Amino acid sequence: MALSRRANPASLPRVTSRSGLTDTIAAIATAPGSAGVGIVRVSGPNALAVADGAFVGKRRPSRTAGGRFLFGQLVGADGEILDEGLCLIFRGGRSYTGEDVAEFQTHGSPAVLARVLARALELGARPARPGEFTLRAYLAGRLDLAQAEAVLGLVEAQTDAARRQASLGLSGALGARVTRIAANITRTLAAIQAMLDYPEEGVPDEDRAAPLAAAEADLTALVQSARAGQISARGARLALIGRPNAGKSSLLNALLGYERSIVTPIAGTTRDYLEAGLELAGVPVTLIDTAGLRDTADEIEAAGVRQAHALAERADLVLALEDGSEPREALPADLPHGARVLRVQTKADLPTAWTDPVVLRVSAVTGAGLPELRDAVHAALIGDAARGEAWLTTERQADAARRALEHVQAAVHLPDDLAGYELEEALRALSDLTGRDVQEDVVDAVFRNFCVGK
Ligand SMILES: Nc1nc2c(ncn2[C@@H]2O[C@H](COP(=O)(O)OP(=O)(O)O)[C@@H](O)[C@H]2O)c(=O)[nH]1
Ligand SMILES: [Mg+2]
Repeated sequence: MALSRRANPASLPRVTSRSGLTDTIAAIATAPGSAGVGIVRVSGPNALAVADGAFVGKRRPSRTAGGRFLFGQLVGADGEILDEGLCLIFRGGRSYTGEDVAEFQTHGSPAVLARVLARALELGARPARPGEFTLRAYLAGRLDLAQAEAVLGLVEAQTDAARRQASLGLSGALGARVTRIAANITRTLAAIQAMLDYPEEGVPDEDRAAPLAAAEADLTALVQSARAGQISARGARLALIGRPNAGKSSLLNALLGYERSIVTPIAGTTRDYLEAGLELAGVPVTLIDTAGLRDTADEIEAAGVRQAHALAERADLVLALEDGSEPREALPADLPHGARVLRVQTKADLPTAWTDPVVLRVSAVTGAGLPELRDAVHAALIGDAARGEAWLTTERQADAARRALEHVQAAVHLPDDLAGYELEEALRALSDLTGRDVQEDVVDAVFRNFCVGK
């Protein structure tokens, strides 16, 4: 077992040719449309030469120290003044991409930005591909893969929960969490190797089993955080289901705070389904009102009932509503399988016809029980993904973490030599997660303190 071997390079994104990095890229960095300020960003070996050609200020950009900015004019090929603005200068090694970077801040009109970008291209830059500045930051080793994904998460964050997780990811908190797990796996590997090399010495349990158990527990929590992370980023779908007149449409309206769905005492009012978005404790939620579940001869209503079942199957969470003011009738038996279901008793303001300690009681009329319902929804969606910890926020990360967990779990029950193989695979999966050579990071630190048979 070669402990010092680097993680399989095939697991890292390939740079097909280094030549991709010798060119200089340019793009408009601000959103389309008019704004007070717009930014054109240029990165690469010729970034400052491009700036010299496109910008006239008190000093030439290429003669200006990194971390400085110049005030001046953006000029076209024939000397035409395009706009006035700032040129920010970053030097290689101390920029976002790790390369020389010039950033032009102009007035944020589409016309100005288009001309400034065209000028940069004229001067030899090429249009940047999506994500290419961040890709360069990753290739320069300034970000790991999880951090690069966090940059995207920050750009796309629609809610505070999504922003918070992305910013934790960008800070390297996720990488640190993974490194901690990898350190425990490496510790176990080292103990196993010591055992194989010096069987007569014996290796204490706290060097072999304890770190493995810790790694397994940490990985389990990490894998569980993926659901919360993805839900906080992309939102959750919540289906309201129940018999006709259970109060589905009323509850949807009460949660929204306005009359989105038609409410009548006539059973079968909602025959189609409708969706409404709201933010629930920081989580973007789509509420789906469905047709009441019952056997019906009405063809349209029956189609709605089938649709309700399908919607419930695909939802992240199902609120199963039952009328508390009427004698209890069993919900149609085929509640979605496996999906998370919250049982809710409606019409709590009316005399109660039945009680059940496991259901939440709410009234759409008085609002009673709604705060508790919101809390329960939040708990069901975000669960106990620990507060303050970085979560997995992409399916790619979740997949890598799941693979690592499977290998660690396999290792627990295997003899040493086979366990060692599984643990190396687990480390490889973790280095996929961060896109970093986790082994090398942690091997030194662990072996510095590790002492065979002592
Ligand atoms: N008193 C009371 N009546 C309610 C409540 N929620 C719904 N209702 C009534 O129950 C009937 C059916 O409600 P609706 O929301 O249309 O049920 P749906 O068929 O499940 O969508 C209507 O007459 C509502 O006014 C509630 O919390 N309290
Ligand atoms: Mg309805």
